[in-house]
Amino acid sequence: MQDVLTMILAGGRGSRLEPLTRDRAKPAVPFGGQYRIIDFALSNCINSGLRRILVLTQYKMLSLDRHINSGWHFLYRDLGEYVDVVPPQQRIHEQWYQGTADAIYQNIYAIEQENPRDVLVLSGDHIYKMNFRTMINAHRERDADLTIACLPVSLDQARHFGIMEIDADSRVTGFVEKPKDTQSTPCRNGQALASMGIYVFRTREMYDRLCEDAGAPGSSHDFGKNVIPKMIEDGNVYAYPFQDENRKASAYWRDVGTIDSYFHANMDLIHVDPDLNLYDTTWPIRSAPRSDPPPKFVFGEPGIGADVRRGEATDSLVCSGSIISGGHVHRCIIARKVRVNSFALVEDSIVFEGVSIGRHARIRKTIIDKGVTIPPRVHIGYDHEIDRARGFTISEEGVVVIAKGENVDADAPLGRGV
Ligand code: ADQ
Ligand code: ADP
Repeated sequence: MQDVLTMILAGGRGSRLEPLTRDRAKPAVPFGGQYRIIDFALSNCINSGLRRILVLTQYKMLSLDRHINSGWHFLYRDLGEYVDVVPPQQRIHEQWYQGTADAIYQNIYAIEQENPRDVLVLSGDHIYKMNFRTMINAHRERDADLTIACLPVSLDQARHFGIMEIDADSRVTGFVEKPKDTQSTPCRNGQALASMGIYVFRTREMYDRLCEDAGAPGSSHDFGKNVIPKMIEDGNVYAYPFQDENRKASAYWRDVGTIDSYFHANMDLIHVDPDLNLYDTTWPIRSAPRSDPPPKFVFGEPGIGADVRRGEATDSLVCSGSIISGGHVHRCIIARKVRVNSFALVEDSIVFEGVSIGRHARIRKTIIDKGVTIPPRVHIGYDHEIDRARGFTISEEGVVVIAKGENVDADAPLGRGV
């Protein structure tokens, strides 16, 4: 894998994840308590033996830059290993990146400098475990110009993806980016073959195609819309079926593009037998190393509220530095340095770093972003009218989101249904 350069596209706005992406790029959004979304793509690279990685950023890159600088600098640059965050270059023309192909094209000097045999292009937005080595080997065995990782999706999901048609040898014979109507969507037995946005290019071919696309009038300079459909005409593009390193019956790959899909993917982690297993040491997911003290559980004060068990967390992930002091946490993801105080009850929620939850507070189905303080006795997630009036975001499925640094009013009236 020495002669492969990996380029991770990390520049999408992630607007459907607002307010979690208000101050940070989508790949920098915390996930599973101690990770950021991009840690999955980066861990897959390291576990696959890929150690030359450029992360292409665009919007709100500070948080992502800090995370990568604090967590991913264990490689040896003198051996040609690195994870570098690349801001928009504006080297080729005076604009920020346009489509995904343009993001790569603007860094074409970096590719020339490295002169790799193949370029692996990934998205920094997805939660999955995948061995890219087997995909790159398949690409080389076929002597392909481009290999695209794919997985089957139901027809009603097809409009969110690039959809491929393949022949018996897995050669891609058709590609439609996000087809508008299901009738014209290529499918087999009610399932369409979706591109995962993971591409292995033969470098020379990619170079020529990007140069051609850069000069093409009317192009939106996007892989899915422009470059891939053109390459398919020449007939040397192959599909590679996704193989999940979880080795479970059903493959796990999620684009956590909305608050609801983000919420569910986090909650998937706390299942007794999760589809995405973070405890499987054969395919570790790495993140920034921390020197926090261990999580601490304090039984709490005796007395009041027999229904509220104290000082414990059940069916939950609790990260380092957190103190569950006399409060009860159930089906939650609790990040670093969180404090849950006596008689508080937190259920079905995702609590980010540094949040403090006051005594007797009750929280359910809520995502609380970094550094928020929940005052004592406040109820959140019980009455959406009140939550909305407080300025919180509420998703389609009723997940409440409290944005980073938001002030939560201690005097708000108690919710109904408590
Ligand atoms: P989308 O994910 O919808 O579809 P896009 O919005 O272009 O496509 O994003 C692809 C990746 O590139 C994301 O990680 C995004 O953050 C990043 N990105 C977007 N514009 C960028 C830019 N200008 N600079 C840097 N990074 C940028 C794509 C494919 C589909 C495929 C799905 C799978 O186009 O064919 O099915 O991915 O999720
Ligand atoms: P976010 O809200 O996404 O956590 P931050 O920029 O506050 O955004 O933090 C991003 C990452 O950088 C985190 O891993 C955090 O611990 C770390 N970090 C925060 N502040 C600093 C700092 N001043 N210097 C270095 N790293 C920092």
